[in-house]
Amino acid sequence: MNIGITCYPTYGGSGTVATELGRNLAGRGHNIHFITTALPYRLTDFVENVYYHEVQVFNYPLFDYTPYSLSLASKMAQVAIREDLDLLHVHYAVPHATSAYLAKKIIEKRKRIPIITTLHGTDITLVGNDPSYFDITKFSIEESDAVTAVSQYLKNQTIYRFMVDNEIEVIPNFVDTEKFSPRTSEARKCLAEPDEKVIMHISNFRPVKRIPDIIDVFEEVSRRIKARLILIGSGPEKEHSRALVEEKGLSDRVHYLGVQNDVSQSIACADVYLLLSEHESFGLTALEAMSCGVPVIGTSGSGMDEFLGDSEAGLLFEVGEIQGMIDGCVSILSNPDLASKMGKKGRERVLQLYSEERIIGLYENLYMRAIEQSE
Ligand code: GMT
Repeated sequence: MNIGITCYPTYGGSGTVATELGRNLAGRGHNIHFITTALPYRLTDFVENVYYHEVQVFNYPLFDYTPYSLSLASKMAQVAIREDLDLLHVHYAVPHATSAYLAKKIIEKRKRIPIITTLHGTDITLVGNDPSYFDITKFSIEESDAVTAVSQYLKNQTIYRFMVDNEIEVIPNFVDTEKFSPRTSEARKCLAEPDEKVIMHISNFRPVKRIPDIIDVFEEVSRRIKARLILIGSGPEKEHSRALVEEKGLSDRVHYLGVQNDVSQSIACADVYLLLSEHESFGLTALEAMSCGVPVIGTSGSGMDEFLGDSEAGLLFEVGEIQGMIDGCVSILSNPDLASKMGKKGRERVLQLYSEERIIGLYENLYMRAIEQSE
C-alpha cells in the first residue's frame, strides 16, 4: 500500500506512535509518506520505503496566525495524487483530520482516498473539546472513513463528549519489545550510586502530568529510602517544578535530563516508574517501562487501567492519592522480590498484547477494510 501519515513531528506520544507505525509498515513492504512540517523526531536515520514531504507554511504579515491546516491540506492533496496514495492516516484530530477532509475534497474528482483518524487523547479531552474547536473536530471525526482510539477510555470519552455516530475501533499503542527490554544499562551508574534507587518520570511537563505530585511522592520516599528522581522531557511546567524541587531542598537528588530522542536505555535503569497524571488516554511511557520490566505507579480512572489494571505489573491509585503512592513506592523499592515479580508480569503482558507484530497487523487490517469500502 502507499500510505500517507501526518502527525506532530515534535516530541509527544502521538508523534512517537505515528512514526513507529510508519517504520513498521515500511518494514512490511508498504511505501510510507510522512506529510509533516518537520522530519518526525524518531526518524532521523535512513529507513527503506519511507519518504518525507515537508509541509511548508507560508507566512504573511497580514496573518496574525499562520494557517498551518491549509498548507497541510494542500500538501496532502498534492502528495496523494503524485504518490498515488491509497489512504491518508492522520494522528491527533486537531487540525489533521480537518486538513485531510479538505485534501480529500480537493482531489475527489480525480481520486477517492479514505481518511483514517487516530485519536490520541488531548485532541478529544482538552483541545478538540474547547468551544473554539468543538464543531470542526466533531465534523472531521464524523467525516473520517475510519476512526481509531488508543484506548476504550478514549473511545468512551469521544462518544460522550462529541456524540459522534461513527464506529470507533480501539487499537492500543504498542512497544518495540526488543528495544524496550529488561537490561542492565551502563547508563545506570551515571544516574545514581549503586546503593540508591532510581525513580523515573518522562513527559512533556504539561499540567495534566501533575509533576508536583511526583515531587511530593519523591520527597517522602527519599526520606525513607536512598533514592534519586530522574525527570526526562521538557515542557511548560518544568521551571515551576525546578522551583518546587529547590524549595523542598531536593536539588541534589532530583535530576533533569532534558529531552531524549531514545529513552529506552534510561527507562531500563529505573527501579520504579511514576506516571501520576490527571488523566491519560493511554500513557505510552508507562507501557514502555513495563516492557523494560520496570514496576509502574500510575493513576486510575483513565487509559492506564486498561493495560496496568489487572496486570500485577504495578500499582494504580486515584489521582492525587499521594499517601498511597508513597507507601506503594516504598513497598516496591524495599522489596526486591515484589519488584522483580511486578517487572516480570509487566514484560509478559506487553509481549502478549502490545507487541509491534500484533498491533501493526490490526492497522493493516483496518487499512484494507477502509480501502475496500471506499472503492
Ligand atoms: O498530551 C500529551 O501527553 C501528548 C499526547 C500526544 O499527542 O503526544 O499524548 C497522548 O497520546 C499518547 C499516545 O497515544 C498517549 O500515550 C497519552 O496518554 C496521551 N496523553 C493524554 O491523554 C494526556
